[in-house]
Amino acid sequence: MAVLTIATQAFPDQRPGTSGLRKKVSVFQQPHYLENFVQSIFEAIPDRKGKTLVLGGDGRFFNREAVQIILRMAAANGWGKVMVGRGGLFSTPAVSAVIRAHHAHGGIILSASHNPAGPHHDFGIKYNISNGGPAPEKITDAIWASSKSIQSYQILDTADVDLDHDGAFQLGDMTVEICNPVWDYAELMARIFDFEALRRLFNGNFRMRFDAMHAITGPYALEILENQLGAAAGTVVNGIPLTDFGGGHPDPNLVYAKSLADYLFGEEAPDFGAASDGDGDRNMILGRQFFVTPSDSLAVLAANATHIPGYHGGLKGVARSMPTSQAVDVVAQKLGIPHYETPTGWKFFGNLLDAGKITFCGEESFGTGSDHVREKDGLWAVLAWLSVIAATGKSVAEIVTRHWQEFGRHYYTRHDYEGIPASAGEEIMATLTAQLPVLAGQTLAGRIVQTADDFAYTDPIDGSISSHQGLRLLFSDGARLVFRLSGTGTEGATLRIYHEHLEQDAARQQLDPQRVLRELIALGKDLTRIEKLTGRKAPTVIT
Ligand code: VG1
Ligand code: CO
Repeated sequence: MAVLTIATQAFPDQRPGTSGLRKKVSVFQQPHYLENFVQSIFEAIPDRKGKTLVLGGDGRFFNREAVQIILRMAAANGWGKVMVGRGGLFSTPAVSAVIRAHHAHGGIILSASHNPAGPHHDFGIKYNISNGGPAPEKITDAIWASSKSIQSYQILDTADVDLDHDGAFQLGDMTVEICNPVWDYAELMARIFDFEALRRLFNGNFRMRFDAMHAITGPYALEILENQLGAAAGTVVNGIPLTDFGGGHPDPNLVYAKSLADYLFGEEAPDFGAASDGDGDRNMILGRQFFVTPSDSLAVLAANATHIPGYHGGLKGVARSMPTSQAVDVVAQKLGIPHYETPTGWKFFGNLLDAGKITFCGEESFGTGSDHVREKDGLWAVLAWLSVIAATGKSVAEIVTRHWQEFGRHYYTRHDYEGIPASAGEEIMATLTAQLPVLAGQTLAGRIVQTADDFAYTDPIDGSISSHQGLRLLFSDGARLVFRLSGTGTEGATLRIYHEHLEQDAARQQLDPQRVLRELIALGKDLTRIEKLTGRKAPTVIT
């Protein structure tokens, strides 16, 4: 089998975003587009020769074709072995688990996460390093640099391989191993959680629904919840991954997982409901007639971690992304453990996890996880909640309400304006940035602005600096208003405005967040002049 060197021309738009390169499928289908980016990844990993790579994706349209191309390129670029999930499938947290379990050098994940899938929608690709986590900026910058100067790529001249049967075979000098995508992950979960206790929970009256939204978590949830833990057949719905995710938008929130939310808020509601996103790293947690915000979920799990065998010894520390509410900080202070604030994106937790500074971390965008892998992990969060329910015997609503009484309630909401013109997004951020110096000290929305800044982060482990990570108004009463542009969209710009206010008084902890936060919401709209610049009167998504 000959290695072909194919001449190519650089594409100017291959800069990785918050989570890898995400584009429309049609962009990836252009001749050489995927190949250029894959070669650029390999150039950024010069010590790859003879090493093991893990490869798989969320099953969306173009997943299989991309796996075939990447296998041929990996064989031509000196990799020793590639472990592929059967059918070319792997969830994001499973890739992280497999990299770690098999001491692989890295992994390639094919996914655009919660973005819709199909020929007219999105595809994505990202590289994870040997700790199992997303490549840090040093590497993504090197990938981007390569993509701008690439002139050729290497690919093995050979036919497609069989992805659907477990086993190993040679592709040129490289070994391909097709494996069960669920196996290592399920085994890791069984080591962290008390599966016996969870089986007892499901043996009793406890009922739940897990909505896999026709995306990758279906096979994982079926195996773990129904087969291993004995949850009733039918607990997992929409459990078969489809290339177009059934035409849906697998983003686990109240808007896109509406049928699950309706069920949990309806007459026939079970005790517990959860959903995951396209690639299985996000989670939404619902109780009967009760929605848990992701920021609260992180705080509650941190406060209850010792109920889970994997964390019996307590937490070393916790971290949250900057826009995530400060609920977990309050828990950390009470527990007497450190807490960290990082920029948006899981890659910023990697160093803290590797250095043993933190055990749990999370983001407001329905991401929660721990040091068991280096990605956020949807099913892990579900099992963690089930463990807390099993150990305390309390309902989700009781657990969260008591948490608020003890720690205060951080009212929180994020308003997204999706698909606004890129120029409007840039203008909003530039104008706001220019205003920051005069905002400090003013009284706005009935509160005094203590600090108004452009968030920059210095990694405490390697000292690397990441600037322009979001604009913040920090008020003297602890409230916050944060503005960011999304780094994962594929059309125009998405403005995200995050609002937060702490309520200590238990008598005022059962109100509607949109009402409690209305002054901050109005202020955010005013400061961005969103309606004037885009004609948008209201956000497209509220979480
Ligand atoms: C969004 C979220 C961020 C998350 C990222 C990747 O990024 O806000 O918290 O880490 O998606 O998640 P952005 O730049 O669009 O705000 V996933 O599940 O899409 O890999
Ligand atoms: Co995701």
